[in-house]
Amino acid sequence: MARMRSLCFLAVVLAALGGCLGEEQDAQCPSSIAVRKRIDCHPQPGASQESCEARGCTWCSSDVPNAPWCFFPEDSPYGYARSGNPEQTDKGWRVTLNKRQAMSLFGNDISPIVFEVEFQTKDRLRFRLYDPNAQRFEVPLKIDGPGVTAEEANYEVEFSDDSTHFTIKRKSTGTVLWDSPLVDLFFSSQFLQITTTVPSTSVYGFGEHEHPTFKHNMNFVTYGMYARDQAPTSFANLYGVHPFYMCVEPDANAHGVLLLNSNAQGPALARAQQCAAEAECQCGRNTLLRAALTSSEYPSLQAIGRPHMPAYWALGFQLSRWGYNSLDVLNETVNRMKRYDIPYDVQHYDIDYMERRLDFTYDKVNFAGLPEFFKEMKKSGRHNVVILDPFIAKDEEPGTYRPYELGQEMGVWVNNSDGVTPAVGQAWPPGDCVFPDYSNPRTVEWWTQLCLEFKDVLDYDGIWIDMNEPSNFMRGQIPGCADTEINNPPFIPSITDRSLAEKTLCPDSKTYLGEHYNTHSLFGWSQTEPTFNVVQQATGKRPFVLSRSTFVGSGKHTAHWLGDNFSLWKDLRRSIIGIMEFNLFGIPYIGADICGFNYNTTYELCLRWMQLGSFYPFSRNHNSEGNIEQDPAVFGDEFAEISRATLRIRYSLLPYLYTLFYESHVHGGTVVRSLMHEFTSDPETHEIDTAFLWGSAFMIAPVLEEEARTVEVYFPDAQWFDYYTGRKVPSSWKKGYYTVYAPLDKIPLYIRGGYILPEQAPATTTTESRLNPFGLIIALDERGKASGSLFWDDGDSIDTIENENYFLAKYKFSKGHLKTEIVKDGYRGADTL
Ligand SMILES: *[C@@H]1O[C@H](CO)[C@@H](O)[C@H](O)[C@H]1NC(C)=O
Ligand SMILES: *[C@@H]1O[C@H](CO)[C@@H](O)[C@H](O)[C@H]1NC(C)=O
Ligand SMILES: *[C@@H]1O[C@H](CO)[C@@H](O)[C@H](O)[C@H]1NC(C)=O
Ligand SMILES: CC(=O)N[C@H]1CO[C@H](CO)[C@@H](O)[C@@H]1O
Repeated sequence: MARMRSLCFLAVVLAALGGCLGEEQDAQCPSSIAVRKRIDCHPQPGASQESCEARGCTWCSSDVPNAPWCFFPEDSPYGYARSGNPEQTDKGWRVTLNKRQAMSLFGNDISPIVFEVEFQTKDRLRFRLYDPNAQRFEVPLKIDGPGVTAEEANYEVEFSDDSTHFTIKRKSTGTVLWDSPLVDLFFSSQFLQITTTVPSTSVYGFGEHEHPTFKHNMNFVTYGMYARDQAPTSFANLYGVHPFYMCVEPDANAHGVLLLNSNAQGPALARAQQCAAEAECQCGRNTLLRAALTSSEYPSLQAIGRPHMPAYWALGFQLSRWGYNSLDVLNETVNRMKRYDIPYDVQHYDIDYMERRLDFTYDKVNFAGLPEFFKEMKKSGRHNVVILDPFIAKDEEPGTYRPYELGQEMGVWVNNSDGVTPAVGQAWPPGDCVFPDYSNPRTVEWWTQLCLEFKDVLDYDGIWIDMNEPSNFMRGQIPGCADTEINNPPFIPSITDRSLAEKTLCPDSKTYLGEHYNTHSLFGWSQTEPTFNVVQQATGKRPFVLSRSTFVGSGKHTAHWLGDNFSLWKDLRRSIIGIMEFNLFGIPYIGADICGFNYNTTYELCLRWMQLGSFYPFSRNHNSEGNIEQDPAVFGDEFAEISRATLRIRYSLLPYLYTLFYESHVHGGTVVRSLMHEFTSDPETHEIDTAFLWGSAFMIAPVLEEEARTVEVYFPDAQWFDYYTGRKVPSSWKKGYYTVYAPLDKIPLYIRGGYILPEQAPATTTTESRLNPFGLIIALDERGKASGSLFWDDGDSIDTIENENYFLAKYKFSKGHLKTEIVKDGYRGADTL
C-alpha cells in the first residue's frame, strides 16, 4: 500500500441505439451473454478452461475472431456496489463503493473506493475513482474548471435506479454517453478496469498507434499504450500516449473522453454486430475522465492546454536525413535545392553531426566548418534545428565531457531503485550512458545551462528531442530488473513484448516525480517544456521544439512527427490518419517523414509523398542512414519541378495555415481535420481517411496508390471549386464519389464555397515570401456569400498575441461586395503589404 502504483484495464462496451442484430447467444454456450458483448475475464495470455473457471468466469469458444473465450458471466463474482447516498462536495458529489465479494482477479483489490464527480464547466465533467486510504501517483496535470451546478450543466450523471450502473447523459438529447456497470469495475493495486457503453461505433482516437483506419474497427481490437521506441507497426504501442477518444453520437453531436492515466494501458474495442460495440481500455490508479460535450468543436483543449503558436518559418518546408555523414554531402544537397529553387526553410541535423554521437558536441572532422555553415544558412533566410538525445555518455575520459560531469555533480539522473545510484544503460553514444530525469528541477537547471552554452557553439533556432520514451537498447538498465511485483506486475496490457522494461528502464527506477512505473510515459513530456523554455531563452524568439514522445498536453510546447515510418505506400496512406489523430490530441503541428524513413524510397512513391507532405502542417522530408538520398532535388528535373510547384502552392497558402494555427492556439480545435469534422451529419464522411481538410475550407485528396492517375474523391454537400482552375466542380457532384484525374504532376485540391482564404505570392523561403503581396481567394457559396479571416504578425516574436502585436482582419463577401473588419491593428508590418 505504501507504493504508488497502478495498472488498469478498461473495457468500454459501446452499444448503438436502435434494434440490434447479432445479440443472439452462442448455442453451445451456457451463458446468456451475446458473443459480441463478452468482456474478457482473462486479459493476460494463457487462458484455459481450468484457469478461467477458477476465477469464476465462463469458458466457451467462439468463431468470432478475437472474441474472448473466457468471459465474465452475468452474475459476475466481481465488481463493486454502492454504499449509501451521494454526499455533496464543492463541485459535485461523491459516493463510496465497496467490493462485492472476496474473489480477486489479480490480488490486492482495494475497498472501499471513492467515486467522485465534479461538474467543472457546463460542457465538462470530471470523475475520479480513488483509494481514500492511500495517496497514489497522479499525473501532474491540473485539469480544473470553475464549477457549475448540476442544473447549469449540459449533462446529467446518475446511478441507475437499482444502483448497478452509473451513466452520463446529454441533457438536450437524452443520449447516454457513458454507461458503466459496477460489476465490471476493478480497482486493485496493479489493475484497474472500467467498462462503458458508448452511443455509436463512430469512435476515433487513442494513440499513439499506427491505425489502419481513422474510424475504429470495433471487432475485439486492443491497442496497448506505453511509450516505446518502436517503428510504426499495426497494433504496436508507439512513442507517445494519448488515452483520449472521441465518439460521434447518432444525431451528430460528439463528445470526448480522456482517461487521464500514465500507466501501461490497453483500450480494446469490440462491438455486437450492427449495434453493440465495446471499447476496452485500461487506466491507472488515479483515473480521471473528462467528458467534454460540445456540438461542433471536438477538442476545445480548454482542459489540457491549447497548442503553441509556431513561428512562421516553421511552416516552411524542412529537410533532414540521418546519414549525410559529412558537411560536403549536406552542402551538396542544399546546393541542389537552391539550384532548382525549391521552397525550403529549415535544415535539421540528426545525430551524425555530433562527435561520436555525444550530445552538445559536433564532429570537427566530417562537419568541420559547421558553425559557419549555420551562419550561411541563416544568411539565406533559413533556419537550423539540431537533435539532442536524452542519454549522456558516462565513460568518456575524466575531464573531457562536461555534460556528464556537471550532471553527476548535480545529481540529475534517473536513479536505480535505491534512489541514489544512477540507472545505467546503452544507447547511441559509445560506452554506457545515464538518463537525465527531466522531472527533477535540478535536471532542468543542468539542461538549460548546457543548451544555452551550446548555442554559442552552434547557433541553432530549434531543438529536436528524439529517443525520449526513453529509449535504452536493452531490457532495463544494467544489470537487469529485479524480479519484483513492480517490475513484473500480475497483468501487463497488450504492449509489445508484454514487458514494461524492454527497450527502456526498469519500472522500479526512481525519478523525481515517482517510480518509472508511473512516470515512464511522461518522460518525453517532462523534457518538452524545459526544452521549449530554453530555446526561447537562447534564441529570444518563438521556440521550435520537435519531440518524438508526447503525452496529454504536449501540444502546448512541441511539434511531433509520426516516427520511423517506412518508405511504403501503406505508410503514405496511413500518415493521413496519424495527422488527423494528432490534431484530436491537441498537437496540430504534426507530419510524417516525407518519402518514408526506413527502406529505400522509389521515384513515384517519393513524388506522391512530396505532394501529400506539402500539406502536412509540419512538412519535413527525412530519411534513415544507409538509404538512398530522397531530397526533392535528387531525382532530376521533372521531380524537382513538380515538388517545387506543389510547395509553391503550400507557400502561397501559408497565411491561411498560419491563421488556422492562430485559431487553434487561441480557441483550441484542429488545424488539419477530417471531412467528418466538418460534415458530421453525413455518415459517409465518418469513414473517410484518404482525404483531409485544412480548416473548413481546403480539401486535399492525394494519390495514395502506385501507378494511379486518378483519385476517387468524396464531395460532401457544399459548393466545391477546383483549386487549379478556379472552376466549380459540377453541381451534380454532391454527396458522392467522383473520379478525378491526377497525373504524376498533380495532387487534387479543392476549395469550399463560402470561404475566404488569405494568400501571398510564394518564394524560396518564408523570409522572402513574407515580403510579397497578399491576395484573397474568395470562394462563394450558393447564396453568393463567403467569409474568412487573416492573422498576421512578425512571425517569430514571443507572445505577439498576448502582447497584442498582431493584425487580425475579418472578411465578409456578399451581394458583390467585400467588407473588411479590422479586429486588431497591432502590427506595423501589416501596413506595407
Ligand atoms: C557550400 O557550397 C557552396 C557552393 O559551392 C560553397 O560556396 C560553400 O563554400 C560551401 N560551404 C561549405 C561549408 O562547404
Ligand atoms: C538520484 O541520486 C542522486 C545522487 O546520486 C541524488 O542527488 C538525486 O536526488 C536522486 N534523484 C532521485 C529522483 O532519486
Ligand atoms: C538501398 O539502396 C542502396 C544503394 O543502392 C543499397 O546499398 C541498399 O542495400 C538498399 N537498401 C535496401 C534496404 O534495399
Ligand atoms: C506514413 C506514416 O506516417 N505512417 C504511420 C507512422 O506512424 C504513425 C504513428 O505515429 C501512424 O499514425 C502513421 O499512420
